[in-house]
Amino acid sequence: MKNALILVDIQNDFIPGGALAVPDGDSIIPIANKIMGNFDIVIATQDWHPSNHGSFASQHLGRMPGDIVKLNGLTQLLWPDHCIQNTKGAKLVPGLNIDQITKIFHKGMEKDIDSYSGFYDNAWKKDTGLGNYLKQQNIEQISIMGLATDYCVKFTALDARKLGFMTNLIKEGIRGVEVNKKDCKKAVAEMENAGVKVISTNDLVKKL
Ligand code: VGL
Ligand code: ZN
Repeated sequence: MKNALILVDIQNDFIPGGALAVPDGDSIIPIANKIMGNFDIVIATQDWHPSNHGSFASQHLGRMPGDIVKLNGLTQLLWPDHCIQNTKGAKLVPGLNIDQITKIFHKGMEKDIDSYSGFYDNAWKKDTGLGNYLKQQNIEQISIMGLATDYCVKFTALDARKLGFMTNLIKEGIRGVEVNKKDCKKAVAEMENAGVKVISTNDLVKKL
């Protein structure tokens, strides 16, 4: 069975020192490097916003990160400016073995809608091409790790299930933002309820 690893948003802005730092986010880098060789293909996603993206608090007068607004009819949690196209913050982290990455998919380029999932925007209106690419490559099973558990990892995994892929979540390879306590725990439960299998890197090396 052909399998793919999806590395979600392992970018400078999501690790300590970055604009939207995920606590301990950098600790997953060696894990990604260690397991890449176990997969037929390795995909990376990149959050890739224009500097005036509507998910940035800076674009809404009097608003702060953590506030909630309506963006084009959808509820939007506001963030600090992050992952602006072609900036250092948007780059994949140094130390990640990028030569082993088969293909990169960008998301969040349209200013009026956010895109947590690597497959679709938050309204499921436009896709990034990732789903078709995986199907063209005859990928049946995907394993997901990256940042952040409670946002982009979660929505990528849920969309993978919607598209019919056998989907694994690599438990040591994820870290979350935890805007609210227990968000990561809840996110993992939601993924499991949708048929995502939580696995460990040990299972992976044995099974694939
Ligand atoms: C993400 C918040 C805003 C993520 C992206 O990669 O999880 N979170 N943009
Ligand atoms: Zn973003």
